[in-house]
Amino acid sequence: MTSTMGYIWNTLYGWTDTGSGGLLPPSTDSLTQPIGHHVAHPDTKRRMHELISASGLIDSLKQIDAAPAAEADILRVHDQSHYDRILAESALPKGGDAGDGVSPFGHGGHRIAMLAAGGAIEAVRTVVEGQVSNAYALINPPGHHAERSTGRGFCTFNNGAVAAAYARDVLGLKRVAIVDWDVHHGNGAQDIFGGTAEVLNISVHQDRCFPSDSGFREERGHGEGFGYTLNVPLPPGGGSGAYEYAFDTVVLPAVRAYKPDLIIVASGFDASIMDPLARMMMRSEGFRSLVRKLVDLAAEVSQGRLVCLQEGGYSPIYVPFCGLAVIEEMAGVSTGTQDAYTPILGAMGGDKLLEHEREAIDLASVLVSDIH
Ligand code: 3YP
Ligand code: ZN
Repeated sequence: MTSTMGYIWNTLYGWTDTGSGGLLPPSTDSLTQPIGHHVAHPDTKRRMHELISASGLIDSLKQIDAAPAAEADILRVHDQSHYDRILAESALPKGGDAGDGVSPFGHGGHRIAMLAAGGAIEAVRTVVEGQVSNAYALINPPGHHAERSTGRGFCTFNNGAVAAAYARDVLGLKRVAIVDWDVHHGNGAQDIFGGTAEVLNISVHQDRCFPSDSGFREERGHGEGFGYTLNVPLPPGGGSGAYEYAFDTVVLPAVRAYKPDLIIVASGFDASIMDPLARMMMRSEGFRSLVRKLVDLAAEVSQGRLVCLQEGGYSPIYVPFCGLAVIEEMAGVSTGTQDAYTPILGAMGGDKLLEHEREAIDLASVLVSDIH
């Protein structure tokens, strides 16, 4: 057992080709003008990696190489037909789409998606084998919207689900908890693991942000999995006040009741106040306090095993500071770097829990009692 934190980035994660549309495909019919940067252009994640580097934090981390996932790793959680379609479209000269028409990938995109899933596996494997104390995998493309039979919402394969199934089937873990703080609903793990109690899937997200027809508290899993899907939809506008209350009264008690062997975080930074794809008000210090809670929780219930996997986050200027705060906290290192945006963003509110937020979160907290 070492106290060094693991960290994964791969140059090819910065080579995803999200196309020349901004969010929707460019078209003269719909008058969606082509644009230089798609909202999910990989520069945002590369800039986070560069702040980890420029701040000096990288010198305190153990860099782990991502190996591509094997086809069999993907097939633990996805249909063969989904895998084959991605492989086939990846071979086309201009690539294809992961499944919903807003998730473009370029020629060879399959290879990057396999490296992202493989990065998730390596992060989990090195933590469980004790080579590192915990890990952050800055992987791309993201995964948490990908369902068993399709990619969706910029996601090709469900990296977190692939890693959780690997932990269960290959590493022999009995229980894995997924805590999804990406601002969007973790519908993929809900689809894949909704019928089993071997994975606890908790998603804290902006109510009806994306997908707009899922993520409701009433979706609780089915059969043996009933109770092990836990959705915490938050009203728009919430910041660290709402998130900390949701963690203290729902997420932490749920994970404590479940006693997992590993905690995987679907770590998106799109709940930030600067994000174009949601309307929440988190800042870097808010994310730092959330991960602090999870580091302490992991020490209590899962032998410290905590793995963060990158999901969304679309502010190229602000995501890097959120990521730096989270990784500093996990590593137990302070680089002394200040969040340069605090003077602008710090006094805009959102740090106080509001009554309507408390009401929504209290309604979710009663669901914890069904977890054993
Ligand atoms: C996918 C299409 C519209 C919203 C977008 C959400 C992607 C994301 O960050 N998911 O976590
Ligand atoms: Zn998201």
